[in-house]
Amino acid sequence: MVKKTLIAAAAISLSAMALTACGDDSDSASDSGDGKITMGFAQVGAESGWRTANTKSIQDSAKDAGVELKFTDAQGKQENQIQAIRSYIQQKVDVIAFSPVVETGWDAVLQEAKAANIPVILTDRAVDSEDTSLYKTFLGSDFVVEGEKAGQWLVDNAADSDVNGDGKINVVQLEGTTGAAPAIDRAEGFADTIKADPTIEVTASQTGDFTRDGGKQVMESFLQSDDSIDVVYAHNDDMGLGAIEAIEAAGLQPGTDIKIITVDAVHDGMQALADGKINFIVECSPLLGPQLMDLAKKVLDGEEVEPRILTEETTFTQEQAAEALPDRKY
Ligand code: GYE
Repeated sequence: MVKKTLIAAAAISLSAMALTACGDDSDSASDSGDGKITMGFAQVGAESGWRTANTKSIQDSAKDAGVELKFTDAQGKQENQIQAIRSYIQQKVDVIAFSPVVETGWDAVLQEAKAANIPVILTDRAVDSEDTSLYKTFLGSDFVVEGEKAGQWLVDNAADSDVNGDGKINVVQLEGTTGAAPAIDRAEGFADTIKADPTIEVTASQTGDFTRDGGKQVMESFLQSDDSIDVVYAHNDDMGLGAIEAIEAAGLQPGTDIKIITVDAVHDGMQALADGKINFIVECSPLLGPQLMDLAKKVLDGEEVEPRILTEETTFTQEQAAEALPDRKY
C-alpha cells in the first residue's frame, strides 16, 4: 500500500517535472536558475531510532539552509532506492544524496546520474563501487573503528565479562542488515580486536536487521539454544533493546547476567545504559544534515571537497551515559 503511494507520488512528480522541464533548458550541475538548490534524498527507511534522528537532521537542516528537499523512504529495499534516484534524475534535481541500504549493486544507477551531470553525495553508508568518480564524497562514520571500540571495551573488561565463570567469554552477535556497510564493518572491527584475548569467542551471529523486533527474535532463539551466553554485541541500540526484552522474558537480568555492548547512543539506548541494562555504547552520530547541506553547496559551487568526510564520535560507559543524557539531542 505504502509502496504504491510512493510509486504514484513519484509518477505524479515526474509528469509535473516533465511539464516544467519544457520551459527550462538548463541541464546544469548547479542550481536550476532560481538560486535555490534542489536535493533529492533517498533514505533507507525508518528502521531505528538512529534513522529517525538522521531523517530529522536532514529535513531540519535543509530548511535552515534554504535547500528544497525531495525526500523518499525506501522502506529498507534497494529497489525502492534505485527507483527514487532514477526519479530524481528525471526531475533534474541539482544534487542527489542517499544512504545506500546495502553496499553492492549501485554502479548502473550512479552512472545514469553521472551521465545526467547530477552530483551524488553518499551519506552515512558506503557503496563498494570501484569507480569512485560515481560520487563526489562519502560523509559518515568509520564503522570499522566503531567495531574496534566495542571489541576493545570487551578486551579491557574481560575479567568482569566471564559471567558464567567457565573461563571463556561467549559472545553472541546481533548483526545489522545483511550486506549493509555498518553491519559488515562493525563485525570486522570487533572480530579483529577481540583476537587480542583468546578467551573471547563469537559463538553465534545472526542478523536482526537493525530493528528492535529483529533483535528480540534473534536473541530469543539464541537463549533457547545456549545457556552459556556471557555477552551480546549488537550492531545498534535498537537490536540491543530488543535483546533486553528477550533476556528479561527469560528471567535474566540484562547488563548483569548477560553483558550488552551496542552502537549508536540514541536516547533509548543511553537510558538503558544509564539504567544498567546495557554496559557500553559506541557512539555513531546521526546528525549529518548540516554537513550534508554544506557539502552540497560546495559541490555545486564547483569547490573541491574531500572524498571522505568522517564524523566525530565518542563512547559511553554507564556513568557517562547518566551524565550525558539530559543534554542529548536524539
Ligand atoms: O547504526 C543503525 C541504522 O547506517 C549508521 O543504520 C547507520 C545504521 C545505524 O539503522 O541504527
